[in-house]
Amino acid sequence: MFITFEGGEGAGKSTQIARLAAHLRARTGRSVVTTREPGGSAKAEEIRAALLSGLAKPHGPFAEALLFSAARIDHLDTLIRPALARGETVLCDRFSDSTRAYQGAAGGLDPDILMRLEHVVVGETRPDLTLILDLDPAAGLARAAARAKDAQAEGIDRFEAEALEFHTRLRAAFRTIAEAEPVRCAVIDAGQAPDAVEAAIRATVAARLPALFADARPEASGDAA
Ligand code: Z5A
Repeated sequence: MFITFEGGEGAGKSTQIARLAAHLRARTGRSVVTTREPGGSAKAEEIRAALLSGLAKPHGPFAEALLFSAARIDHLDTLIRPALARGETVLCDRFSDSTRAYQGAAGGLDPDILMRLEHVVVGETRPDLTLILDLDPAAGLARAAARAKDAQAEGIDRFEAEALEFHTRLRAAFRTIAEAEPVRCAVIDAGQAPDAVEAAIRATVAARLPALFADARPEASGDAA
């Protein structure tokens, strides 16, 4: 199974991927791989560094979409497809919906070009489930800023630096994707406390992907949602 997490900055994707991975490892007995985009493979991580530094920004959203796609091709070929072929569950922090939202809806790239690019890059390797963590963009940016301050990080990246209006367009874009593809996508209220978000995600995964739990182990005490 291939599960992707999407949403704006600071929505809690990394936090919730780690929690769901631990839950699935305990309950399904299957191998679970966690990964991210851009990145997830050596070559894709190199492209990530260039993209988040803002190197490609002056070349416009089409050039950025091509670079995200180049990273995705390597990630798919070297990590995602081999893991799925081995029967492992892959949890990915962002995937092609982020290109649709960031370079498309918020960046202004023609949706027709984007869909053709996605068709070539992703092919049949579409997510079985996409969890869209929906959060007020101001709250997400505040969380990301607080985290950066705590970690004494170097600063904000190329996309965090965009205006609030850009992030508001992103939120709308992710909601539109969910409305257009309700079988693949589920919107999760990411404004709740982490435990409540985790419980909503567990319930959604159990309802949407029952096959994952076909050989489920009994839930240990303390592992309840
Ligand atoms: N991008 C693109 O433009 N096109 C593409 O095709 C792709 C990506 C694939 C990657 O950045 C950037 O690339 C991204 C889109 C663009 N834009 N930016 N920036 P990234 O990987 O560095 O960052 P991110 O994907 O946006 O994730 P993030 O900012 O790291 O946030 P997150 O993973 O969603 O959240 P988190 O790290 O789990 O939580 C953030 C903080 O909030 C942290 O301190 C948590 O402890 C806290 N937190 C988490 N959950 C909660 C709740 N429920 N309540 C309160 N506090 C919480």
